[in-house]
Amino acid sequence: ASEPLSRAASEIPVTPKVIAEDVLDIASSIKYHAEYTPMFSPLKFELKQAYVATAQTVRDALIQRWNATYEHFQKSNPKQVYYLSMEFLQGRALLNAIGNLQLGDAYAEALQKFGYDLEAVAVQEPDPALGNGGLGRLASCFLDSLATLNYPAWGYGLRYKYGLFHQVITEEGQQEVAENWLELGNPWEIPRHDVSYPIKFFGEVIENESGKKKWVGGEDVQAVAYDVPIPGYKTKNTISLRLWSTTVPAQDFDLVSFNAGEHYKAAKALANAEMICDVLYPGDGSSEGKLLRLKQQYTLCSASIQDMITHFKLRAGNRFSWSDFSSKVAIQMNDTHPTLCVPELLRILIDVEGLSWEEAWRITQGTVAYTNHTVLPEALEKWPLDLMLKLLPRHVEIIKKIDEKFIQGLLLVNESSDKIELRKKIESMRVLENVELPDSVKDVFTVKVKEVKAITKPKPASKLDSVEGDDLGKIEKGKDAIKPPAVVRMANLCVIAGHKVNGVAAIHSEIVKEEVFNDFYKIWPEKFQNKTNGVTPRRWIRFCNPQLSKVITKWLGSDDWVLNTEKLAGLRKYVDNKELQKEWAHAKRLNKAKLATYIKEKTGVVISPDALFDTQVKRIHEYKRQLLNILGVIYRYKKMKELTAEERRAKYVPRVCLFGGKAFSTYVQAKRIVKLITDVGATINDDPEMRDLLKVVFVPDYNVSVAEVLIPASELSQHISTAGMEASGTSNMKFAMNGCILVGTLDGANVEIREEVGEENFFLFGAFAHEIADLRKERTEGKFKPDPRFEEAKDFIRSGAFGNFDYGPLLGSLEGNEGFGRGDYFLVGKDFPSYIEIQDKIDEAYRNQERWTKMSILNTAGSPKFSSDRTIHEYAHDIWGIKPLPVP
Ligand code: T68
Repeated sequence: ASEPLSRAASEIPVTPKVIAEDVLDIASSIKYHAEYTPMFSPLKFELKQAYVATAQTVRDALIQRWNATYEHFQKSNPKQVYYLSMEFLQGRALLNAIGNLQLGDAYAEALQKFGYDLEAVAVQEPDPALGNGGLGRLASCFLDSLATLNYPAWGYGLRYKYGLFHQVITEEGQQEVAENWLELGNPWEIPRHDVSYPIKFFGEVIENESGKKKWVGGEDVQAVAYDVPIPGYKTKNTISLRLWSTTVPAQDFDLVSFNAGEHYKAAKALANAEMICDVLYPGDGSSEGKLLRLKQQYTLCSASIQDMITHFKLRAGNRFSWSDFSSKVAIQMNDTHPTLCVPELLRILIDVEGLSWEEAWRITQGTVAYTNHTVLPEALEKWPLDLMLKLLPRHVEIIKKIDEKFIQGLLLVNESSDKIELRKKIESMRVLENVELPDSVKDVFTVKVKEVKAITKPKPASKLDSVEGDDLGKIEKGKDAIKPPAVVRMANLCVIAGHKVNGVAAIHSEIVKEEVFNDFYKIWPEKFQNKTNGVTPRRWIRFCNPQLSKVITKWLGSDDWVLNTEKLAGLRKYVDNKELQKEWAHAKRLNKAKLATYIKEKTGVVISPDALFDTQVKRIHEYKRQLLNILGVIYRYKKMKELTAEERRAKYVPRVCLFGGKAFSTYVQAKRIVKLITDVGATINDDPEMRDLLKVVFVPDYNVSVAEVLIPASELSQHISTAGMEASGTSNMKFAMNGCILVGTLDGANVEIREEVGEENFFLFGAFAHEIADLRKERTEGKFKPDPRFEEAKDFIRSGAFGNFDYGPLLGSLEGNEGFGRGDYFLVGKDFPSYIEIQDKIDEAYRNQERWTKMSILNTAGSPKFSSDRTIHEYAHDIWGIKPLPVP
């Protein structure tokens, strides 16, 4: 197959057919693209060339559908949803597209004609990682469901040149390497040079005689659209993911400087503009490059809003009325990252279109809704007001007005309240923090200046809870304390401006209502909703697990479960059938063998497919508690070492403990956790006494494609966050769908998964969310007595059993408040005993393979609720008000 294309499969004609649906047409189309859309030397036709040519043929099919969909939406002019997200974790496109088009077998056969295997061709595609983790992957699952369910919808994001880094594991731990997903070009996008908008930064606000504001000066860049067609499954509907890239208008190129030999000066404007979309900003806690990140957020919001307004006007023709806007447009903000679309929409409506504040506010509120994905206080976005003022002066004016109007509203409904209490409430709810009250409301407060200052003081977290009205004077003491920075609280802005606010799992939405945004919930209970996350059953069962899919389809009598996941419940009635159990176990076994080959190839570690495959894959974070998992492994290892070979065999079920996940590059503690896992693996995998009884593997560079291999092969998966901290989790859903049993805390979507699959099919352990606050208190007050087994595991690390890396700071985080101690904030010590006890129950269950297989079947049968199709129907109905519109 690596000979020149002209000789390969010479019987295949080069007569391209745009709609290639049978084997020969597909083969001929591949041949055509290999010759006429070349990206490589024509002397070879190797796997890479085969991938590019194959992708081009699929692109043809997608573009045809994408055009038809656009045209149909344009003519019908329905209400549409615009899903705004700074992240989309699309994963590879080829097999997904072919699968959605129902052409998998035809493509496999066509490629055979050139001597190639479809899967081998598909893995040539780089995995575009334009996101960090769950939040970005959720956005991509939503697009798949939106297209599949024929909803009129768009995704909007940024086209980062470099996505999330590649993770390389060395002796030192994790290293980050830039990933260049565009290196080979990208057949999955359509550059839309006809769709571009100006984006302004800096500058100033001027006001004319009639009081009309205008934002002028500053620097302008151009946002250009790149459309990625998103095909639905078994439907013609193919929607757009519109990704913005930034450049400068051609006329802005400084030719004068260039001709004068000042090449760098001439290139600066372009470099400045392009830099905006150079790299995906990592989430979860980075503080670097704030200005650039704010520019990214604004670029996404401004370009998208301008685009929506263009569509709106175009579709309505000349006789449009702004009052119709929110019955044509729904905007969903995926977390607070796209919050700036609120002031941007207001700015355009007021300054450009000439609407009144009241009208513009009504339209904006009727249009935007907000999804919250975290309750960790440090992850709730706040932007320094001075930075925002410099970059977006007009938006800051608008945000101040929103803040003022909100405070006025609060005063109206709380007229008779105690002034100090009311003032406290205002300060905690308003959009701006550490900013003086607007003049219009100052008078209301008769509170003395000293007290006013006290209330606005920054929060010394630990004291916060105990502050009572008459304690106010006490916190005021540190007069010389540095002035706390004025910031914009993006989440508060979203809650105030949005017509709906939703959490992503039942327990999380309760915490949103009862804790994080409780004051808002009390005034606007009708705004708050739950929308439990979901994942697409196409990518996450049908395509990544063909083995299991075949078994499911056979037993259910058809493959319509791929669209109607409720049908999966039908497996329950066969759970005792020996034949099904056999086929089920066999499918798992094949997936395990495939994973074993993959791991051998990537890490050199040999694992036995007879062992229990136990997996924890997700971003490395202290709250997700990979540390609890590895401490459990360490304890198990130590206990195994204390036995004779015979005793060991009798007592322990062979296990392969698989870990995967990236640590944010400056999150030092997370990187230490990666290092510990790899050190433990090095020792255990090398210990001749362990052999197949225990293996620990860190699978490098976890991403969507790696997940597609790991999840189908896993038998046990760990979702063990400190209760109340994981908003939902979505991999838990993928594992359950693939017949993997979960061990977990009562947190996020675990709660609902356990309800659906049955508590006897879920390994539950750990403290409950409502106990956490008291447990932390007990811990910090030194009243907690750690279990000796927990001490034993830590001491084993200290003994040097896993090398001499300095694990002091990591172990210290699990101690009280001394030394490195952070009071074991994530309560690893507290949950450790119940965690290792549940491991024994897991071993016991696994020993009975029939019981385990039944549990596995019941997990798949209990997973229908976790299809993103269900989630999207709920959003469409309860928040967006959109209806399916299939292309005829
Ligand atoms: C995740 N959040 C939640 N954030 O942690 C997870 N953050 O429980 C939930 O299932 C998932 O969202 C979907 O709802 C994230 O993934 C980020 O990646 C992130 C990115 C930028 C800034 C902050």
